[in-house]
Amino acid sequence: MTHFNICFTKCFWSSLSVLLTFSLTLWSYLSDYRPLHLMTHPYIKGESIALKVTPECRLSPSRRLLVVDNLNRSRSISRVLRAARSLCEYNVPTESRFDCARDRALSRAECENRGCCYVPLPTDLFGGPPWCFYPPSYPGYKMGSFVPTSKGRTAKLTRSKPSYLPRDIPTLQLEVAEETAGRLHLTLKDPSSPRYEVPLPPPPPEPSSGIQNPLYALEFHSEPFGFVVYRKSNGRVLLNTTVAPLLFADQYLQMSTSLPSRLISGLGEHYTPLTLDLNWTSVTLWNRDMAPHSNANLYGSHPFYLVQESDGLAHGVFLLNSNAMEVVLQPMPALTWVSVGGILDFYIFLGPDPQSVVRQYQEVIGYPMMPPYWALGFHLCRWGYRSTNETRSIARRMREAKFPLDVQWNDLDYADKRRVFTFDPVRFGDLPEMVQEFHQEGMRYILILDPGISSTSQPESYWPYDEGLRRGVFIRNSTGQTLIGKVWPGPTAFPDFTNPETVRWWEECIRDFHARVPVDGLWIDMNEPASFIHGSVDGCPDTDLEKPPYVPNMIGGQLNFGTLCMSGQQNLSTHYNLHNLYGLTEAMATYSALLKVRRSRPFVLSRSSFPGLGRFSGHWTGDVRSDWEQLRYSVPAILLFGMFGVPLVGADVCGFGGNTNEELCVRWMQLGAFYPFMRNHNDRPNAPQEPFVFGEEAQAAMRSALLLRYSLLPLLYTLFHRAHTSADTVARPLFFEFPTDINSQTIDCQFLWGSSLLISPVLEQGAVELSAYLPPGTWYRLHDGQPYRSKGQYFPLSAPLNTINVHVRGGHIIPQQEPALTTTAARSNPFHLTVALSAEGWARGELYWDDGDSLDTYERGDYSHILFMAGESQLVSDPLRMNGALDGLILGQVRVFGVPSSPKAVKANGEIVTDFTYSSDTMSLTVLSLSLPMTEEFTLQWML
Ligand code: MIG
Repeated sequence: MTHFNICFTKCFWSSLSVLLTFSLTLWSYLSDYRPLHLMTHPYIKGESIALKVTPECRLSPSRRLLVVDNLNRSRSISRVLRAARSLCEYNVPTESRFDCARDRALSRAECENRGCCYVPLPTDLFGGPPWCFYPPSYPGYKMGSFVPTSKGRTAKLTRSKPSYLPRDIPTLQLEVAEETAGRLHLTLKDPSSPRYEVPLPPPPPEPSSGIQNPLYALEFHSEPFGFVVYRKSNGRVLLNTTVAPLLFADQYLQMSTSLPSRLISGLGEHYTPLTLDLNWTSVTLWNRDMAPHSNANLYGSHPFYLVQESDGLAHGVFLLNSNAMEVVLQPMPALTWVSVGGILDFYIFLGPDPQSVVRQYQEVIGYPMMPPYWALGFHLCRWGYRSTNETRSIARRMREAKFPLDVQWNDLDYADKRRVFTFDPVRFGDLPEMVQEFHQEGMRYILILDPGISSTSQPESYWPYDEGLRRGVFIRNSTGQTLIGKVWPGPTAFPDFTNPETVRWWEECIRDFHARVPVDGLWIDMNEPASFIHGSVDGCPDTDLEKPPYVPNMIGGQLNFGTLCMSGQQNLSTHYNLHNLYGLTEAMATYSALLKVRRSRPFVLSRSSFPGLGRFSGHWTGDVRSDWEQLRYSVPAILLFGMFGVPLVGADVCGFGGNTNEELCVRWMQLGAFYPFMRNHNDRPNAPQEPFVFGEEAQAAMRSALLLRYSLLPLLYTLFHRAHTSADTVARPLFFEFPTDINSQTIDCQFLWGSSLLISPVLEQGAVELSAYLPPGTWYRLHDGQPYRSKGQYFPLSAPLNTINVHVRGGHIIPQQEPALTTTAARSNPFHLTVALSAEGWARGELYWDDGDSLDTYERGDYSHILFMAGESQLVSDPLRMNGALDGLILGQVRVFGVPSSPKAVKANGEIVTDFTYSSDTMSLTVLSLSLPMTEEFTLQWML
């Protein structure tokens, strides 16, 4: 059965007559429609349309389209179509047609004028196969011969006749560098006039000994130019750019490639599942203040994808380009990059496994920062805590109700006339005292900082603006005056963080404010940058920068919608080129200011993002709505940001927009307890959603979720250490740990912490049980050790409102600590270990520990590191390194899961321990009242 999608899209006018015939005929089929997602759902693999839906793992429709079956049965349509068919059609299968009219709508004559094939098809409103597409071997660039360079080799590409694009660039320089065994770097630029390039620091140089055994082989086609990347071990074609022509004009750069599989993840920030829909969809990368919803460009841009190949191997591609970009996906499977500027700068990562791909990517963009320990605690915020007294009472009620809380936040409410670096003298007059009080209670304090600087300094002076103006720190418009937009304080100027003077001024603003209000971190919002008027208060000039010949499909339809004029002048280039870097550059400046001012680990939380953000900042997923669908999609969102090198990420717990409800908020607190970054945050007009506002049962469920998180923080911190030093992911998709397990490939309603904990949250209203997938191996229920031996199966799990299902993977040891109401208190409590024995009876784990706040502890060697190993009925510790951070701390309790029978005796360091219990139901042993110094090697034996 053939499926077609109906619609009438870009070739509308030229095809009006054809379409009129269609619409009449199609009308009779409309009763037959069903949502497209049933056909394009990512769980569909290969040719078989097998929809895998478990009760917990159902994604809501992301698009509403009409679908009609068997259109070909309509004779009148066939007649029209036949007339339109040309030889082209038989040479190029529908799914392999590459759009020859992406830059603008074309009539048949215009299309054929380009030398392209024109074959109208019934297609859907948002895409479908192109009507105008390239024939095989469409003319393009011709490659000259390679010349060696210091980094690799280079060749000239030339085309005899310019392409159909305005300001085509007929000569290109190709540079090829085989940088490491797993990393290839290919660059295409204009040799005759320098073009904008992303100012990302280059990756550290590799030892110059030459590459040993590269994982790739590379082949070039000289005319038309293209290249093919093979995986050497199995000959698989990973990329093939000869499938469509390379285009390179001033404001339109395009390159297509085939994909070796349909399992592609990445290309954020969008509201998508973990693996993307390849059925003629596209994603646009253009940073935008936009509440998460489908088919929209959101706050960040990450031109990186990872493909799962068919046998557990994986590769990745990063296009280092910050211009507005659209990435088109088609079922061939294939992908087309289209950017409106810069150069084509590709990094290709050969893995060969998913985790290695992500590590190779982060070798280029930078490994993530090490967060302070307290940043892993619970954060509480809302827009609408209108005074210090209200803010104080929130923190007090949390404490009274015995909910852990590490960081209390304030939103815009604190600021005087909504100006940053000020505070309201009446409602927040004693803000400095409030922050001191929080500090005395072992808590931290963070407030919001928007980049827009109020430009109305009259009648009083406003130092940030006056001084900024004097030092020329703001973005200028095309005629050289300060560009003025509009944000919360009214008219505002926008700091240009690509200017070193701005970075110094920003640091002074932060230093001065911090001297009055000793904040522990900064929350940088609205940094896409967002503006409430399009462009500027004076509009924008009517130029190709504001309205390029081609604009990627985006919210608002225009580049300067909801942001600044593209002609805005910044130190490094125009805003047209630098827009997507605004949040990253602000995060860099804020990180470095906090570092200098506080002299301890900076905490920055940024809404806007670009590759490299994770070195400086965490991220929250913006204005999520308080509903079940958004809860569900938050899981792939955090997993994707982990792949993007921003492991410290979370969605606003209980939802930001709209009123939450008790059940949703309980489930969100339970899932949020496993977001790497956990903050409950709420919009101004909504019903309150702090944990203490709910009924007793809900409060108990939330409290136990929070205490569970706090008990696991030693593990989470150790995972962040791994992220910081090895680019390991923290919240991890199942397929990273089980790459050869077909069932794990698309699961994004469950996830792992590191390699050892599997989290299976409830994501549906009313559900009190769920069907959870356990990858092959032994898994133990975290709270009581109940074992599950899985061949890679779904298990029914009970999940009443007070429960979040968490399983420990056999073979792993989890470091834990008795929780407390702050991390400050918890960090001196006794440690616990949960030992989950493999089927063969062994397990291992580790603990990374330092003071939790000092700079570069790992780099300076100022940390402690312990390995734990279990096997042959004993557990031993191996303190690899001790720096004093664990002095005085003890191991108080050990649980061993998978102990086959009740031990006759338990010994700690050879001495009999009497305080232990064994459950034969779950085969778990709990040894209590231990007091083993963490700094010393110990042995715990259970004699069977
Ligand atoms: O225009 O500061 O995403 O978290 O509460 C809205 C007010 C500005 C958007 C952020 C949200 C924050 C809100 N901000």
